[in-house]
Amino acid sequence: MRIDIISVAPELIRSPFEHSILKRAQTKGLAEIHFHNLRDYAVNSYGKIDDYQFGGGAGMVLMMEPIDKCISQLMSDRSYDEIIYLTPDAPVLNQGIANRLSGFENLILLTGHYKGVDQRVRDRFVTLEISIGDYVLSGGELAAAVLCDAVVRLIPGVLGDETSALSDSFQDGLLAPPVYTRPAEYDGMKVPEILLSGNFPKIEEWRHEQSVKRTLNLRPDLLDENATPSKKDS
Ligand code: 6GU
Repeated sequence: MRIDIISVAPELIRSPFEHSILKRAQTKGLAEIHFHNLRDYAVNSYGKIDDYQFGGGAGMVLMMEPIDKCISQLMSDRSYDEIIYLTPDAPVLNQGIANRLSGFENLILLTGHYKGVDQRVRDRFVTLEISIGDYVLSGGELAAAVLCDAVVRLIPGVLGDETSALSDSFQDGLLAPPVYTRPAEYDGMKVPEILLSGNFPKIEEWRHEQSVKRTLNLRPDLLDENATPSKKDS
């Protein structure tokens, strides 16, 4: 998978890609990440990429032209499965979206800053809009890093143990069950007996029950059948 990240501050997110799973995915040739600085596509020699918004109001808006130039150049070299805009005014990322994206070859991630991008960028280029939660970040860069991590780890071959992603929270729509390691008793606190029993069918049953209990307590919304991911409305 190739991911092109367009940003006004690419240096903000280089480091997550230089460690751990994201690094290993690149070393193994399973993921290729390319950063593009929007400033390189500025509309003048002073590096102008944003302007005041029509109609008045605080905050600068990223202009159409630099983004058009950058995306058009990328699109002339290959076709993209999705052009994703990271913004708080969008449907929230979930495991289903991450699973779907992990099957693609080429993605563009466009990250906003300030007041965001000219709406015409979204109308012309963007095929998918994603928020990573109901709070506002100063820019979309950290959100792009979160999205990349969630997606890249699902590419077959990235995780050492192929099955380990399957037992993550959310992969079956439930939160993960509690886990324990040695010692079996610490300061009077005991590991649940069943986990020491060696009875694996029973252990799986117990884990599932715990998952359901935890989900009911902490995230009952996940059990709501109507809580399916919403699509971009256009
Ligand atoms: Cl994708 N961007 C920004 N700026 N803030 C956010 C977000 C994205 N998702 C949640 N908050």
